[in-house]
Amino acid sequence: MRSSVTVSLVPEARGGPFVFWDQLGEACAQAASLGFDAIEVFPSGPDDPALIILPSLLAQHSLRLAAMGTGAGWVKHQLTLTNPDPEVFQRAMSFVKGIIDQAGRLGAPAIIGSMQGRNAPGSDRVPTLLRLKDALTELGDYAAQHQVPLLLEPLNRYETNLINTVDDGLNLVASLGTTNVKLLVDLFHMNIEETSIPLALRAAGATIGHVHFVDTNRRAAGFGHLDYGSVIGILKEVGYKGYLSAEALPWPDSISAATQTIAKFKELFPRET
Ligand code: LER
Ligand code: MN
Repeated sequence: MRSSVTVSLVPEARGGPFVFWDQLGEACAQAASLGFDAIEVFPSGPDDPALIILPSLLAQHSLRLAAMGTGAGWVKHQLTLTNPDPEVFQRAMSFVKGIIDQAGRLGAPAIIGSMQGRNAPGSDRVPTLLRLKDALTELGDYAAQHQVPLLLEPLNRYETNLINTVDDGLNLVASLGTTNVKLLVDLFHMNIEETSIPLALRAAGATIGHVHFVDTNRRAAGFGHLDYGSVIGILKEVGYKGYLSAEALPWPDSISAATQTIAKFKELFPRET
């Protein structure tokens, strides 16, 4: 498994669980000096100017891109992949395709988290989930041109009422007309929604495409009460070889959160670092 740390370039997401903020060059320098293998970027959109310099920053600091978030489509523009208005839905699809292209040219997958949207109170879930299914099928196939998967992230109940658990995610993934969608398991959301984190990880098995590596209180790994030994044990058992990406609050500050994350990673993988 490889280490990664998040960088948000979206001022509207302030207060959110991203370790580094705003300054992509500085974040890359700090991630590299702490020994991270990769960064995960949350850009303001496919045309975020920082994405122009991203390839050269990665090369300069010998970092990989682990994944790229699409949540700014929701945070900045209120777009979702389940909006019943076809015009808004199409804008959401274009936004996500733009991020898939930006991430894909660097060999990384895009993430569908908050872009899944919510089912409006009192409305029928079936057509909403059908829209999500059609969107993910098309976007999964679209991502395949870059030889990367598309990542679907179950979110806790306070952020969506659609895909909350690994089981919800597995059912949706199994129903798609593509095999190119994998699950992003976020240990913070899992702590809220799963009966047993180890059992859910085992059930997700080979469908796990990415991990948000964070503690129960959304602080850096080791600042809460998650049993990382059992989490890593199951990830090894199911053959997971992807990123553990720190999507955590910058608490007490960015550098401390990043330093704590890499210390925990080294403790868990003494021979890989
Ligand atoms: C949001 O809570 C989250 O976990 C992100 O990774 C998805 O946008
Ligand atoms: Mn997450």
